[in-house]
Amino acid sequence: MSRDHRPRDGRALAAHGPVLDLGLVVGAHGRHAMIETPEGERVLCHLRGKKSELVVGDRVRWQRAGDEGVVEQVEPRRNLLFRQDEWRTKSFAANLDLLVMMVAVEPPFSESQLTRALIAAAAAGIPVLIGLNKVDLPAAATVRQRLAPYLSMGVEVLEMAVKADPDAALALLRPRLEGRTTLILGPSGAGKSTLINRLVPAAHAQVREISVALSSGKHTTTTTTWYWLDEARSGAVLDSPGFQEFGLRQVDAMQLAGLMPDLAAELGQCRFHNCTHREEPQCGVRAAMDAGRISPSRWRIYGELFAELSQTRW
Ligand SMILES: Nc1nc2c(ncn2[C@@H]2O[C@H](COP(=O)(O)OP(=O)(O)OP(=O)(O)O)[C@@H](O)[C@H]2O)c(=O)[nH]1
Ligand SMILES: [Mg+2]
Ligand SMILES: [Zn+2]
Repeated sequence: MSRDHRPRDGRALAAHGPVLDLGLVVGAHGRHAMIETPEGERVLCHLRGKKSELVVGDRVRWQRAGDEGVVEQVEPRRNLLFRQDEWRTKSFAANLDLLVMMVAVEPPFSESQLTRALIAAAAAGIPVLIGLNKVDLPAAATVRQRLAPYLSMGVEVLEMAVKADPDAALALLRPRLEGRTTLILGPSGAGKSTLINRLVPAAHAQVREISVALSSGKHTTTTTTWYWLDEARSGAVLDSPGFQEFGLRQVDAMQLAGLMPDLAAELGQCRFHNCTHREEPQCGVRAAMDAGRISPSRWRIYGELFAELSQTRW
């Protein structure tokens, strides 16, 4: 029988015969994963053989083995959001429609980490928007200014106060989340889990009190978790642990400018076709920086990233 044969009920035939069910990975830990069946049943599975790790959002083919299950195949991914440093690759989630980068007025966030996440999403072809949370706090105006360059380059910035004014936050976000799979990403303490709990009251995601969050380096949320937004299971939000490091080793240094919308808009004007936009004379990107069309902070982050990505890889 042909291996490509797929009966209409969505089941697939494995190479050696058994019928495999389709499952969605809603939680993953090392070689174990919680998968959800199309009927909504959740089954703990482990991965057969030495396959690469499962990622939340993966579609898999699996079969039962007693109370648990065995994942036999991972379906091809539409996209994968990940970070990569010299030593390892860390996947956030697969098959996403949208990334919401959540930052807050407090605790202060690193613009470099924000930029890195946006670049990783651009490299993976995932649309992004920025959620600026806790605008009820006094420093909101200052932080709004920090995000102005992102607005000008065409990234949507949604201001919210998830705890102080949940209704307004939900009204803003719900239309953008409907029918989509959205990963909520951002530094620890930004309010990702607070938002998830408002969007999905049954979620009961753990939220940490701000005093504790600020005084300790630990994250409240420790694994990425899938939550359905509606009973029809058409839209989902994924809570994730806060991140500190965000390596971009998957990006080629020469591709970097093309993945940063404000720099990308200025490409093609440089004297040298292989310009790296740092020291070269008659550089269009540098000229745009001097003319105020690229912010000094973005310019600095570009230079740092370029240097980091041009280092020899082992
Ligand atoms: N002032 C203010 N505080 C908020 C708001 N939204 C959330 N917080 C507080 O921010 C703190 C951190 O919230 P969490 O939801 O745990 O943050 P998180 O992003 O999930 O953090 P990790 O799980 O560690 O990555 C909590 O004390 C929340 O009550 C808001 O709109 N205004
Ligand atoms: Mg959390
Ligand atoms: Zn240049």
